[in-house]
Amino acid sequence: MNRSSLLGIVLFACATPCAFAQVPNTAPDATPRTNNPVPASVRLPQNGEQRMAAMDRNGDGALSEDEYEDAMRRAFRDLDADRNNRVSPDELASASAPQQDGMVSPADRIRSADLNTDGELTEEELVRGAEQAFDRLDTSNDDALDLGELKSGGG
Ligand SMILES: [Ca+2]
Ligand SMILES: [Ca+2]
Ligand SMILES: [Ca+2]
Ligand SMILES: [Ca+2]
Repeated sequence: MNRSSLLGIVLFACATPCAFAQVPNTAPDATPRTNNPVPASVRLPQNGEQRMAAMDRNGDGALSEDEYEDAMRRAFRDLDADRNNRVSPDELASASAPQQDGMVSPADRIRSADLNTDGELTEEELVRGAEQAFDRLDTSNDDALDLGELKSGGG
């Protein structure tokens, strides 16, 4: 499996406006973030700091595997517009930033994590890809991603 493209599929959610910006922070266990607040006007978390703020639910400045996986599950639900529990290339394309030169196409991003090669991603396929990416990014092996480790993944 192409590791760089796998990473792309895992991180695509962070570059899409749908994934985090529209998710109300209403979970009962959510701790109010006191640092790195993301202004509501920011629709496209483009840098590592914004991605961290969007995913770091307890505000400790690092991403636990649970926080990372939870963000991927939320992203999946946002991406799956027709609620058939699969993300198609069209759904991914419509949720992503406009295609630009050098960007991996939505179909290719799905292929990189598409374990059963049906051309679409289930939640399990997305989360499994995310887990692999998490382990790879966590170069300090402390089961948390700090900002530097997150940025090393393309942020
Ligand atoms: Ca955290
Ligand atoms: Ca779908
Ligand atoms: Ca699949
Ligand atoms: Ca780490």
